[in-house]
Amino acid sequence: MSDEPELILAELSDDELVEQMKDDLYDGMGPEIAEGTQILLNRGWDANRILKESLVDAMRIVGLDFADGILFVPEVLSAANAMKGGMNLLRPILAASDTQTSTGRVVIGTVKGDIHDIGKNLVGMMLEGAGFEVFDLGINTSIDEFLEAIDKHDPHILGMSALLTTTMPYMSVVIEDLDKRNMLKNLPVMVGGAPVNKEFADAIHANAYGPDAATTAELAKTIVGVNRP
Ligand code: B1M
Repeated sequence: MSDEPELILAELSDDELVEQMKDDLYDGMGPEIAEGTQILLNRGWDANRILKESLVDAMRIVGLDFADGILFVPEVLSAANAMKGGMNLLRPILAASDTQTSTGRVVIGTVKGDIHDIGKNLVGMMLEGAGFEVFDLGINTSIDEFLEAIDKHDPHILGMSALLTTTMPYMSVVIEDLDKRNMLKNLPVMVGGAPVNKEFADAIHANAYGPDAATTAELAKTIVGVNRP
């Protein structure tokens, strides 16, 4: 048995708890992340603030250490799963934060070859929070899957996410295909993901680039012309 005194998350101050949650996310401790998220919610923290200051910031550190070869895929995966523990609690709050009526429909997916979904899920949540009906096609989404969903849901916006420099070009492949089918006139395309930037979005003729989930939701409202004050 360890001599370490048991850490009671609920007894920590807000700052201590946020720091502890960053450590716990780094170590892939899902139940602790869910517990910390719930404690901050109980203390009146806004869901967006929890997301930004504890979960997203912790994942940024995981990403840096992954890049530096300090962490490897299994550790990153368990950190990502731990993050989902917190996101599951925040999802309904973010989604319920705006209007009951649909602002518009968005079909969104992570492009073919790419299995990163945390950022895309956040974007989906924020869009739901902004009143959009979101049809999430998940990861590794092919042109055919996008086409089928567009046909089925008649979206106001198509959203694509890519986290790898090797999968970003697939966004262009999809846009070119839609263009050939003359489908772009009434279907603005929004793209995002860590390696994507405005220059790339412009180069592939996407209509909008979202740097983060909150900005993307605001952009989406502008795109469908309902950017209320
Ligand atoms: Co991956 N991975 N990964 N990975 N992974 C990155 C992306 C990488 C940058 C890490 C690194 O080296 N520093 C690197 C890519 C390098 C490159 O291409 N230049 C990388 C690599 C190399 C790989 C593998 C190839 C590793 C391997 O197998 N050797 C492999 C690829 C698998 C594949 O997809 N085919 C791989 C696998 C994985 C895991 C499975 C272990 C896991 C994913 C788990 C999951 O998503 N369920 C994972 C993770 C977690 C990461 C990092 C660490 C974190 C990504 C993340 O979730 N960030 C990442 C490093 C990093 O980005 N710092 C990395 C948090 C999230 C909130 O941010 O996704 O950027 P982000 O989303 C933001 C914005 O970008 C924006 O809003 C979001 C919220 O604010 N946004 C949009 C995203 N989509 C948008 C769409 C929009 C608008 C805005 O409009 C529609």
